[in-house]
Amino acid sequence: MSERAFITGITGQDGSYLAEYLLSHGYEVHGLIRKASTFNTARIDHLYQDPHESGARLFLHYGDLTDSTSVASLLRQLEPTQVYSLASQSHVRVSFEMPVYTGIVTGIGTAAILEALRRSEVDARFYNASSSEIFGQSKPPQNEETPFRPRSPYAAAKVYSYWMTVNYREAYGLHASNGVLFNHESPRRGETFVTRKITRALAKIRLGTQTKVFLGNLKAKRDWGYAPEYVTAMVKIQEHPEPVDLVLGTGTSYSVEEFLDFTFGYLGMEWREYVEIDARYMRPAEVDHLTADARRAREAIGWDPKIRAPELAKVMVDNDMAALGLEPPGEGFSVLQSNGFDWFKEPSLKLSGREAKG
Ligand code: NAP
Ligand code: F7E
Repeated sequence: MSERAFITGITGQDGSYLAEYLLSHGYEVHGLIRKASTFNTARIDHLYQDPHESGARLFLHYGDLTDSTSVASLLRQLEPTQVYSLASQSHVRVSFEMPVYTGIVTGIGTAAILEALRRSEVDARFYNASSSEIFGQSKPPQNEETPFRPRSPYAAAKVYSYWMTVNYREAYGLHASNGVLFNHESPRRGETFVTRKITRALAKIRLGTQTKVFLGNLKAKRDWGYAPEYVTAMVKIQEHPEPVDLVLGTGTSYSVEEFLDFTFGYLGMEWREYVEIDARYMRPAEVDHLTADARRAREAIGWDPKIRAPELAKVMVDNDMAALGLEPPGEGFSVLQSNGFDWFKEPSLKLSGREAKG
């Protein structure tokens, strides 16, 4: 039987790349989407297939993690072979403003899927989108043995979902795995995460429609990788004969300041002329330094990411400039080409370029 994947969070950054990767590898893909008053499918519109057409392999279903019955009945109806639990309130600072909601979606939402899977007796492998945020202030480099010291409601919810995944594996024998992913970014990254906030602002500054960008803590260090590389690891984890908990990251880390150097420096600009600090972007508790020690993933699933923050910055600047109809330097595009990322497309860019010009 061919693989049938069910993805929660398919409209997000990772879900969209994962769907694209799985479709290009012959999977049938089902995604859970939320009912919103505006379209929320921009990241997957280029993958849309009319379900009435024969041969369609992408299907979208309305649901919400806060409505566990809808998820449970979908699992029973679809009988997937693989479940990817990616949906989440994923913004760390927002989680301080919405701690209970974040716990319900990011923590309990995962438990609801696990329980639905157990009750349905559908024989599917389960992947949980865990996060390096669970390590909090534990010293870098962080690996599978590092203690969890969560520093936000988001991180605490991710600790809960991590242990629920382990618990369902140990208690009920589910093939349930955790991918403990360090930060990964892309042109599809949400606009309020720091990398994309910077690259979008830079493109608008070049266009002349923005003069400043307001940021918070510039000293924090993150291990930033390129999202399409991380979704391939999710699939490898599902294919691993035994369920596993693996740390995934590049093993390099840079400060927000250094990311500003990479992006503004790429265009020959000095970021200090454009950046201002605004306390509203500071967090009640910060995670200072995350760097992955992903040796176990290299051994277990042969995952070895190629793109590091300096190249990632160029990829994102190129894309955000092109989206505004500007001519980018193109070094980022060349990096992608030379690393063979031929299964993904960034089609929405042309449309936003036209909008921006016209
Ligand atoms: P993202 O872009 O924020 O996407 C989140 C997805 O979850 C969206 O599809 C969103 O739907 C959906 N969602 C949110 N609340 C929901 C609800 N109540 N019911 C159903 N769906 C809901 O996140 P991402 O960057 O792709 O990350 C994917 C997963 O990995 C998340 O669990 C995140 O916490 C985790 N993670 C991310 C990183 C990273 O660096 N990107 C690192 C470690 C772990 P809408 O489109 O309708 O909002
Ligand atoms: O912040 C600092 C901020 O919001 C990175 C999520 O995908 O990765 C992500 O969480 C750093 C922090 O990502 C601004 O204080 C400064 O130190 O881009 P971020 P994050 O908090 O690391 C983990 C692995 C996840 O699991 C999460 O889902 O940048 N920073 N100034 C700022 N951050 C933001 N957002 N905005 C600023 O203006």
